[in-house]
Amino acid sequence: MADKKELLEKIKDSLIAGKAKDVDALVKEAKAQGIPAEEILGDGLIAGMDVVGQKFRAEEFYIPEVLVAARAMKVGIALIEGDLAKKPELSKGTIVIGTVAGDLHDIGKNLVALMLTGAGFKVEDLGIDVPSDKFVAAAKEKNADAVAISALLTTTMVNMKEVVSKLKAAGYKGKTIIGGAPVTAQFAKEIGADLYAEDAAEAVVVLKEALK
Ligand code: B1M
Repeated sequence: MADKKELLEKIKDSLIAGKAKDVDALVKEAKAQGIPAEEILGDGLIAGMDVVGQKFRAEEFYIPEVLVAARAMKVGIALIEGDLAKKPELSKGTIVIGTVAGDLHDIGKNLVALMLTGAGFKVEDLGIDVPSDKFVAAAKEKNADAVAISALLTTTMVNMKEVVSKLKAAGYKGKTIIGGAPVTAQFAKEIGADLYAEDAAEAVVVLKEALK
């Protein structure tokens, strides 16, 4: 039987290689060994995806390799999401979430949605490539306490500004929170977003605090 470090390393390597079947088997083994879901996620799946990103930047990997890795990531997350989103309490509020227009990345956004659900928020997920007007309409329709916007590209993070401005122009009184790899607290300030979070766990903490 592989020890914990070895097993997490194998998950990471299988994810990098885009071997979804191996990720499936290894994550199941890690769960059976009692390794916490947060460690499987952080030290196995996300650690692997970070390497995929580095290889992509170095032009060692191209889109097909990134896509198979993303598919393996989704297989892995599906196995642990029940543990990450445990014990929802009574609704702490409604959050409308989506990936900004022009952006198709959804793994991080899905993790944020999952963790918020687990923390007791009602989450309305609008998906990827969400036009600003759709965020505004959903915020009104769902009477959202917060609108959460994700972006993974420097070319699409600018579209977050339009969402925030249109929400304000429409008289939306709830909070706005932004995040995603290229997004910073400084950028949030610049575009008038109320809140920023670096990762899914921080999004939960920040929103709990802002909406209490
Ligand atoms: Co793309 N991609 N990609 N990609 N991709 C990146 C983002 C990139 C950094 C890779 C690189 O160059 N190293 C780069 C962006 C460069 C930049 O703009 N700075 C890039 C590029 C260039 C592109 C394309 C343009 C490539 C091309 O076509 N030439 C293209 C764009 C398509 C589009 O969106 N229009 C593209 C396409 C793709 C795939 C479709 C192949 C695939 C996405 C599959 C999917 O999501 N279903 C993909 C992937 C997988 C990646 C990398 C490798 C991994 C992203 C990921 O899922 N990470 C990525 C490199 C990298 O980040 N290492 C890359 C794991 C995930 C858990 O982390 O999403 O960062 P992340 O989420 C984190 C935090 O950011 C935060 O919490 C999460 C963790 O807790 N967070 C929030 C996210 N949203 C939040 C919202 C919040 C708060 C926190 O509040 C609301």
